Amino acid sequence: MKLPLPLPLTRVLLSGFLSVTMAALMASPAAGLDLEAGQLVRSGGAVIDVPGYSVPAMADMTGDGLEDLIVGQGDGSNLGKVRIYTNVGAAGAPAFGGFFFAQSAGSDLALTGSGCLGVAPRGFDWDADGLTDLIVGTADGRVLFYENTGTPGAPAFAAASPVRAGPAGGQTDIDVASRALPALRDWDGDGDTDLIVGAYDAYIRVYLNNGMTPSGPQLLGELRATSGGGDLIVPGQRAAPDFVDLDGDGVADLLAGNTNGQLLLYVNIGTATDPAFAGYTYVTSEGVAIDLPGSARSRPFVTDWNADGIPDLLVGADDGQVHLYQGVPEPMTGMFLLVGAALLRRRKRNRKEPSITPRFRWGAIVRTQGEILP
Ligand SMILES: [Ca+2]
Ligand SMILES: [Ca+2]
Ligand SMILES: [Ca+2]
Ligand SMILES: [Ca+2]
Repeated sequence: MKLPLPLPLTRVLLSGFLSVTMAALMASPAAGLDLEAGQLVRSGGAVIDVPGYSVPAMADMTGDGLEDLIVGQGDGSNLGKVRIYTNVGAAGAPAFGGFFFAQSAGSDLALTGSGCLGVAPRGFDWDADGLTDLIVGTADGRVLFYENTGTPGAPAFAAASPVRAGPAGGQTDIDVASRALPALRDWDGDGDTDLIVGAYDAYIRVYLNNGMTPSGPQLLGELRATSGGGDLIVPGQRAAPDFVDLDGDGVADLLAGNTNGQLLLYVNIGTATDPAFAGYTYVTSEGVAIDLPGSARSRPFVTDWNADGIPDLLVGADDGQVHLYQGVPEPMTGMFLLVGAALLRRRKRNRKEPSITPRFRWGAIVRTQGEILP
């Protein structure tokens, strides 16, 4: 049977196939996350190397539109302090020429660390006044808000106030007992930022944002990330979460560091408003699972370092350094070209010999497009 398929229609079908195939590929939970070779972030030509455990993050702390590097430092013998490395580079090409310690109430923000954590700082405008504040996880399991009371170009922070959560009238200070690792992301896809907190006990707690108050979001009581119907438990403990779309399907995925120095990717198999997870794959670098040496306590933060639209990872660890693993755009492009080439070959063959192969189901697709064919 011959079906005289006009060329423009073939083109429409081809592009349809490509979009459908690409969507399927990008949504595939088995894809995993493979990153470029690890690099060490430098400042002023020297590798950044803080006393104790490093906990990196990015946020614009100086109001110039460029995200700066924030690094928590400290442990049981070094005070927990927050370094701010001002970004003196350009968009997509961060560069640092030194750091200053975040100031709280007139002196260095300093907390007593314990064991494997000094402080876990994140930059976020908690009270929505236009100045980036610090939200800091502590070794003893609390989450603290340091309000930025400085100026856009010169951040300075008030004394700490504990972040609270729970029903109206029944709020208590957040306390996850040990090694609070916060992430500020939109967990339930409603457009506001929620607080996600990892802890020594391997659970990932979520405090949903129930609306703003003058001093910051009002957080609801604790939920836990779940997997397969039970609480999600990060293997190795010391869960260090982030929550960003890592497989390009438009739905945020859960990433977790752990005691061992590994990075676990829990692809979101739920929806943007109701995340669900089934299991994890280890994040790899050049095909090899990332496993920082020793009991590294991997603390990841997702950012787009080089502004190419592909997520990159900063990871802190017990070596005090800031490890950068950039995302690789090539595999998806390569896959796109492969699929495209295969379809073009098929199209050429069909033009010479227009018998329709059942594999491509031209007829079925043409019918869904509303075209009339025998
Ligand atoms: Ca603020
Ligand atoms: Ca939210
Ligand atoms: Ca995703
Ligand atoms: Ca990138």
